Amino acid sequence: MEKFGYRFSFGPWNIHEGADPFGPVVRPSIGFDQKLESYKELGFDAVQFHDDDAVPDLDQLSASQISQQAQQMRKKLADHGLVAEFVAPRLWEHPNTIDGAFTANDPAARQYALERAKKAIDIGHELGTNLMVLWLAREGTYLREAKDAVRATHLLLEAVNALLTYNSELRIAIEPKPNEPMDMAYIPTIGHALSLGFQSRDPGRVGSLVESAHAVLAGLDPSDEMAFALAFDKLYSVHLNDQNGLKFDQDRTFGAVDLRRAFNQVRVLDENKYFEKGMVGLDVKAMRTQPAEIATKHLRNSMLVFLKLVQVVRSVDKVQVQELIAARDYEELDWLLLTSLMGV
Ligand code: XLS
Ligand code: MG
Repeated sequence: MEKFGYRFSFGPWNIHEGADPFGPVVRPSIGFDQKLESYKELGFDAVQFHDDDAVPDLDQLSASQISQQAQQMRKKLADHGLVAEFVAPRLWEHPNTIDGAFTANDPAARQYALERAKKAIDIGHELGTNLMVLWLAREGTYLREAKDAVRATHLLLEAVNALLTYNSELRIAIEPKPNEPMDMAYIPTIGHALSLGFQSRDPGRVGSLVESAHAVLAGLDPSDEMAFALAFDKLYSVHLNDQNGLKFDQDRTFGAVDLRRAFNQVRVLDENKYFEKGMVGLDVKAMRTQPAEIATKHLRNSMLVFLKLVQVVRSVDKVQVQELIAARDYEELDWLLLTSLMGV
């Protein structure tokens, strides 16, 4: 399969049992090793990790046990011709993070979050990646007055600085999201994420990950969010998917809801040579209705939509586009793009 220089990744949580807040699992659990077989079968290059995907139950392990298990995981990846894209600390499930992680009101909870994030950095080092994704899932509030938003911002900056100090090779990609699981999150957009990064002790090591659905949930266009990060060379990764309106994070197949929106994400990535900068990461979920034996088609479809849109982006006559822009004939430009997307 021609991949036009792009490398692709997904996290093992993208192959899942189909439970939702209103119904139980519908597919049997699949072990990590079996999921690993799917990566190469589907043509992927890298695995996205939560810290405990790589080292289960890490809170109960010593530093040497963590290191040993991470090294075993790295060998497993190598045996499958795969690499680790990033390691993200899972700061949203432990009881210590019920009321937030880095911005928890309880200093002991904040300390737990910092120590857990440092363990994730150590795991990443053993896996051969210096990229950490910070999805600040519980950094926000259910009740605005329960926290001091100014102080929370300072606490987030302190945490980023502490992690940059802990490992001099570390690169941090902040993954913004405006809500869910929190009612309102503190770092809702790329603008907020990069503002934080530019204030850090080493701005050259703090960038971002744009997730399509998260931008849509913030009422923004994902390609514009990507463009803002690209403008400062701070788009370290993406989570491509789709989202049908302002509701729970659907993690739909890339392009499944709005193909023009997907086209513009591919256009901004390809025109800025993103294939030289980072991985095409997915964060997609199979429909709950999908039978277990065919529950990876959302991954296949997302990658193929991306690659077909690269072909559309590169097939559009650039001279004709510039002529229509110069003539301010945007209706004709719209028609050119629509017919290119419809393949007619
Ligand atoms: C949210 C995040 C999450 C991953 C990375 O969209 O990407 O899915 O767990 O932390
Ligand atoms: Mg994501």
